[in-house]
Amino acid sequence: MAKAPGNFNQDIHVSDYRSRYDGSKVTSSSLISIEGRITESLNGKWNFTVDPYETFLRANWYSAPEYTADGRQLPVDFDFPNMDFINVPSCWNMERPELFYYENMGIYYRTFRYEKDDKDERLFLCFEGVSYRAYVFLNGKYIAMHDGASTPFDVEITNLVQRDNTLLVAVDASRNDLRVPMSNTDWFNYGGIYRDVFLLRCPKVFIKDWFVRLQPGTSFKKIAVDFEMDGIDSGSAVFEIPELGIHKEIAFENKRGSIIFEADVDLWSPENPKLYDVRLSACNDELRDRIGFREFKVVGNSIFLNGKERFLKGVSVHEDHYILGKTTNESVIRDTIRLVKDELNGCFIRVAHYPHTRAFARLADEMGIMLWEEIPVYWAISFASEKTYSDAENQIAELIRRDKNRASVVVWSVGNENADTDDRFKFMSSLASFVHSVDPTRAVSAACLINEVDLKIEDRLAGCLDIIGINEYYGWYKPDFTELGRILENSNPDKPVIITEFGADARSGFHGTKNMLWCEEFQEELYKKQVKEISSCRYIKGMTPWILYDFRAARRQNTYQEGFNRKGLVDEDRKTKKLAFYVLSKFYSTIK
Ligand code: GCB
Repeated sequence: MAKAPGNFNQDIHVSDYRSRYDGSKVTSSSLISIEGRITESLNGKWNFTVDPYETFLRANWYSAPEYTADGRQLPVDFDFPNMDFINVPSCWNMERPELFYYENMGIYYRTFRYEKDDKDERLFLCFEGVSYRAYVFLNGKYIAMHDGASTPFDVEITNLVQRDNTLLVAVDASRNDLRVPMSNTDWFNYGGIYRDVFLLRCPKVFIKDWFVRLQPGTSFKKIAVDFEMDGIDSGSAVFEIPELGIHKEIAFENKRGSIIFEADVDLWSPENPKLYDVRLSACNDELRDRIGFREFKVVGNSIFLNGKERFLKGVSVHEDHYILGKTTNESVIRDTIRLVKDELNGCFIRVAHYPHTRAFARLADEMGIMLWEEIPVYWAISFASEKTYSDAENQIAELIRRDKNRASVVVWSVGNENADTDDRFKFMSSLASFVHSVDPTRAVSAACLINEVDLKIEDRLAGCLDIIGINEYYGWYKPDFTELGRILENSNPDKPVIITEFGADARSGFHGTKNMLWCEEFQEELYKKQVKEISSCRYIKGMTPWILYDFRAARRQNTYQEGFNRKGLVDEDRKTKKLAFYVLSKFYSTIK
């Protein structure tokens, strides 16, 4: 599809140019397990420009020649190597003030050199997060498209890569109603290549994926391992946990192998975040990881971790950071986990409303906190659209593929606050059964709504979930707090309920009486009432109030909000605690 010089009139009149790029969509099935592998970072300074009219895609500028065959210079609209620099990873909104509200196409360019280590090696280009859609071009050829702002994707480039390479990525951060999330959200729409980019070398035959966990229902005595090979159909692999003296040979057929065997493990929990060095080797390849073993189980209205009943003392967290946007790093995540565990006395985080970066669950494993992970099936997405469904299912499939070996992740959430329509029921019940079919070791949940007319917990989706999440804003959006007590009394769910959201906005440092909206005292009082009501309900087995930190939300523009949702227990600076923080921390200190 080389751009034909002189086709200027044609280029500017083509309206369905996007359909040219519909093929080459990459999905969860191409994701490779990276644990223990050496990656070569492509982070750093990339050249960047905005492309609000999408001229790059319309006119195939990625393959445009700069000279005619007889050497005459052509007028090009994109001059990739001379574009200004931008940092990768970063959100362009936070890099350049003039791009703060920019939500269209951005073009990224860089070169890289590749020296083969082994004549048979295979090379993959890996992106950890590009918001929302990425079109990838290598050495003048279109190679991949990916949808979904918060999950990783890989593309094999073995046959295209040269010694010196040019890489172009067109990033489309526009909002639209067929996407997941759709155009309306209560968080900020950051754009760009905002997580790591790297190259991954694999041998010709390699281990593509593995799932290692404690086998449920075996009295904590058995470990199960499944894996998938690439480049070979049958053979054998070796699975080892040296600390436990485990060394198992496992045969594979049709690229897949699995085993269940007895093991005497020290179980993972927030109080004892024990991880084991684990390895799987096959042919000339090896994966290594540090993995914890635990059993998370729901029986009746109760939740058990390793056979011990638990109340999930949690809080919700957005990835949003006042300086970094949606880009994050290990020290930011460590500070969050430390704050929840050590100061809020919690054991659980609702990682809302989309997959956060890979390091979050890894650090949660290491530091000991349980996680609820979620995909952005948020509010009124296009439940009737098949395209929207495949996007959503692919996002949860990519998330599960990425984090399934993380003991800390105990709940997969298939969505948040969606009205109970037939289309929504079909969409979300299919997601729930998909998740159940790929992962039997975790609970499936969703943050549901209450029937506010009949005042009871009622949602058809609840029948497809293991835990019912409930968002309620009694005392805030619903000023009559007494309704909450009636709702809890009128309901008799046969599953555990987690109050996945309650809260009130308070501007940090703004003080007043407990009846004055937007002040810390109001929020403090609301937390007192909420914890009292919630803790006296027999079937509520956890809560993740909304939210730990104030976060950027373009739809919040009053004088207290100033572009932020102020329901944080802590200010946007991630340091200054509001009065309600101490109410929750005291409440959690009283629960085992
Ligand atoms: C909700 C949403 C959450 C919002 C929150 C609010 O129910 O799930 O995304 O930010 O309410 O503050 O209104």
